[in-house]
Amino acid sequence: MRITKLEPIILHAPVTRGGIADSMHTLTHWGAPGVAIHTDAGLTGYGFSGTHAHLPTDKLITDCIVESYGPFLLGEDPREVRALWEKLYRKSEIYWVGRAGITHLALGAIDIALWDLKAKAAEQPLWKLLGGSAAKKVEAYNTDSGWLNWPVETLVADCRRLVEEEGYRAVKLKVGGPNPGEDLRRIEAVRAALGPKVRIMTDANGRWNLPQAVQTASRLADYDIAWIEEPLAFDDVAGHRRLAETIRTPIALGEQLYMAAQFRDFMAAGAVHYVQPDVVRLAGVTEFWQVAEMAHGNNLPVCPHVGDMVQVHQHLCFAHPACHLLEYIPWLHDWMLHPARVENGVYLAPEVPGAGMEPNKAALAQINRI
Ligand code: 0YR
Ligand code: MG
Repeated sequence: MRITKLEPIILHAPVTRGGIADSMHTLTHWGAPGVAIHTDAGLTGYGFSGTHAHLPTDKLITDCIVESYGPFLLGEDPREVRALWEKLYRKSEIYWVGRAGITHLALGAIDIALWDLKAKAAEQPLWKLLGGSAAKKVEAYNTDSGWLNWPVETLVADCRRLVEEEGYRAVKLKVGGPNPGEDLRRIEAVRAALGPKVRIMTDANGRWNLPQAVQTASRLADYDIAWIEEPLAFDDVAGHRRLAETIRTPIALGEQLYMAAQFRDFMAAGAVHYVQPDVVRLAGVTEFWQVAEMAHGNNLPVCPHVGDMVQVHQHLCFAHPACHLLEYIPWLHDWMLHPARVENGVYLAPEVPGAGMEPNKAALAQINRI
């Protein structure tokens, strides 16, 4: 099987209720710039990055995929994905202009499409190709009920619905709003509504400085909060270590880290408890696996951040022994040929061959195809 053509695709999918906010970002659409990799075997692999749907920047990613990396892929066998990753990263020397950022996001989307082809050629879902089992329990926690721009009544009603009607046992709330007292009141209201058995995670998206984080995060244990996510600036290893030594609530982070080496540094410093790699910010399945192995070796749980809207991560969680809990955000649900399925707060193992990011007809027909 040989690669014959790379075709850029950009999807922009509306988010829930027309707009969401966390402490740092406000968005109306989720962006999925990526690629269809065609082969002479009649198989096509799909891989996407995850963005805030800024079209000119999404085009930089797809240009990088097709113009910069594309020539290194034509004529190659996509099943040799690890060797191709090395070729694209090292031999191309594209890392010279970006070991992180757009070039890395582009490499991630390509890597996902190559794993998709490898799994399709093997006629297996990716989790099976990677040695996983459908019998494994992969629990879902829902992030889509906890946005900072929703009034507390909406927050409480949504969390209640997810738990009482949909069967979730874990939800995540955004914190880091302008008033720390208000953050705590929202948490208190949700805890009171859900009772003691449901797990509640919190996520500050990198908003606080160290004293703010010490002050607010120290209070989270009063509400039995499962973790505080990205309390400080994304890359601050020393700050997260100091916070970890100060508060009782565990620290989760990783969604903004581009490189396996950054995860190594956070783990070595004792600055992270729940490790949250994202297959679309790291360079794909290949680099994700490296991070998951490191975490496993350090006895740390891996709870991926879902910039792919769970489509690839569900496979990785059924396959990797450090993964038992996976975020759920449904923004690509209506645009995927085989959207992820959650029942009673638990993921169902995908049955179709591939890595899970194949767009459906509606997506291909409607959305910004270039
Ligand atoms: C905005 N999950 C997150 C939104 C969410 C972000 O990028 O998607 O809050 O992905 O932090 O943990
Ligand atoms: Mg987060």
